[in-house]
Amino acid sequence: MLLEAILHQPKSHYAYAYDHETLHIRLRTKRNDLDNVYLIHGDKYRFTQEFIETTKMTKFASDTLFDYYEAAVKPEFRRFAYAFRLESGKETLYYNEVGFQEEGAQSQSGIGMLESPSGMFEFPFLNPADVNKPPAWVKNAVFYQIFPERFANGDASLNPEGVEDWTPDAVPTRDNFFGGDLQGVIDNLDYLVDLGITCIYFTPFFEAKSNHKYDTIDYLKVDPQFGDNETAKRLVNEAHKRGIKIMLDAVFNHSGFYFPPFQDVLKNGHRSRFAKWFYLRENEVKTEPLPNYDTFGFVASMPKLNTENPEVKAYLLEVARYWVEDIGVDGWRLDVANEIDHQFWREFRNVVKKANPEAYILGEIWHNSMAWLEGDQFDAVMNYPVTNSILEFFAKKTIDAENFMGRLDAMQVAYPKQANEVAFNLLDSHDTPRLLTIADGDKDLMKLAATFQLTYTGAPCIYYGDEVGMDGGNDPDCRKPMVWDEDRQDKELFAFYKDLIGLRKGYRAFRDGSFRFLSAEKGEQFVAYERTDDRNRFIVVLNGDDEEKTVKLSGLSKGTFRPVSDGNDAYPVKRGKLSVTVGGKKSLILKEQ
Ligand code: ARE
Repeated sequence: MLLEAILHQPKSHYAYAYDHETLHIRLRTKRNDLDNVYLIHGDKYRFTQEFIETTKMTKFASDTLFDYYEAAVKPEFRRFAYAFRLESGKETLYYNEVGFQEEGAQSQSGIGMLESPSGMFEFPFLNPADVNKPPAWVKNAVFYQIFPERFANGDASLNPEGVEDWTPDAVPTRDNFFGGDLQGVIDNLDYLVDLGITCIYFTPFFEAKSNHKYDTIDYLKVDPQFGDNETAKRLVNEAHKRGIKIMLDAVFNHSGFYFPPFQDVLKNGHRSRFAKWFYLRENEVKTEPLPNYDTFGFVASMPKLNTENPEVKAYLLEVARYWVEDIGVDGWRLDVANEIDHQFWREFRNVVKKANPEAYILGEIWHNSMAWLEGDQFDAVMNYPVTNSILEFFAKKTIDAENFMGRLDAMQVAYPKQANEVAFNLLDSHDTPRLLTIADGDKDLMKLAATFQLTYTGAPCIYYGDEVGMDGGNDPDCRKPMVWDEDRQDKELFAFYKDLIGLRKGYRAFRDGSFRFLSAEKGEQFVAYERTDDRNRFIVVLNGDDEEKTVKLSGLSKGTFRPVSDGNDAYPVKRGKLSVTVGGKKSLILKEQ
């Protein structure tokens, strides 16, 4: 046993409450090192042999270096003292907070390891108030991201000056406008219903100068190019009628240049009554050559807001409340979430969840985000580490199957399970090239990536227009006006997305069933995995190779599978094995009959 590889951390993503009665306990070991791992546990106030229980832990994830074991337990009195029994060949060791001990060994005090709670790991008490409990609807949701200036023009009277023609060949620049608005979204809600969408994520639509609206002027007002607050309310109501929820973008890290308090600071410097709303470094404000106040990046037109200032806090928290409570939106996506103080987010959560306990709070963080996912701040984050793994494996083909599995499994361990179940799984956005472009125009590879996304744990999000074959490079090229001209839409791709979304919505196994890789070999571009719940079992096979491949999957329990697309061929499991043949760059989804 490689003891140096063994890791457990109490009260972390290695030991957390999954719900009001269940604890998840995890342990890391060197990959392929141990035969069995057991959790030894008991109530800390009654830690005697007769009450101590043993639960076998399951290996639930593996990356290139480590295996991860997990057990779910429901302690009767919601308190819990525990240790691990590790078995490898003839070797058996116990591991607790003090370290490792051999079977039967006694501590210096003469007390055997399992005879006293002292030295055990401990989960002191499962207090429901501390449990990270994301809204239940999110794991069933299929999101669609809309960049409001570019989705549809429903009210030409609102067009900004110099608006350009909405054609499939239009070229977006950093500054041009095409006239998209909220009425355009209302007019096309039935299109989204047809696709199967259940929640729209809007990039900002509050009053701002730019076309992307990340430079807010008034957080309580819809941008006049898009409509007014009444239009927003109508949009929310019309969407809700159709079973579609709405999530807005909270740009609270910084305001825009034309935000009235910042204009006052520009004029009056440190004497402004709003001086403390920002982080000024000198008495007078300079925007060039570099701003002498804190900003988003080095962007002078996006001054960082001082979210520790009570007035700023009160203003932004009222904004958070207003759109949820008075307008009825169902969630907030938090822009540049990791640059704002944690204390602000704790208060934000209280306000939002008071307005609507089922509102979804989603942080925009591109890296490991555990510090925000402990139950007091966000429900989930934009899952860019998973995005990147999917893109690198299926679309760019820069990593192999083993590496892909390792990176995804590492993300399953990185967060509590409930946060992964509602993670926001996007493949592209207004900040990245489009999926089809990342796949170098190869529609088959794009489909493999989307098939994975839509059959994996976490809420998938489709960036507007991907479903009809839109392409585009980095910002601003990824922000072309939506292609509505039916002759220019890829109808086959639309049908493909619609079918897959239907499959995901039709079977819980894809949303919160268990996930297990069946094949993810070194050097291969081929993966297979199983998704199971108490009713159904699926096997998904994705072949990123150019050539057809036949692979024998093993470790399967008995059953006969049939393809979901056309159920004629039978795939029986024989002695735990199942042979599958999949064409180059094709997929096969099998369902147990
Ligand atoms: C504009 C131009 C860009 C230009 C930039 C700098 O379009 O081409 O490079 O100016 O002058 C919004 C607009 C952008 C605009 C930007 C600045 O949408 O078009 O860019 O404002 O005016 C990091 C942050 C993350 C942020 C990304 C973009 O952590 O929060 O950078 N994303 C949000 C929104 C953006 C928005 C802003 C923030 C600002 O989603 O749309 O931009 O409100 C790594 C890093 C990440 C980094 C990521 C992407 O992985 O680890 O931290 O994200 O790359 O760069």
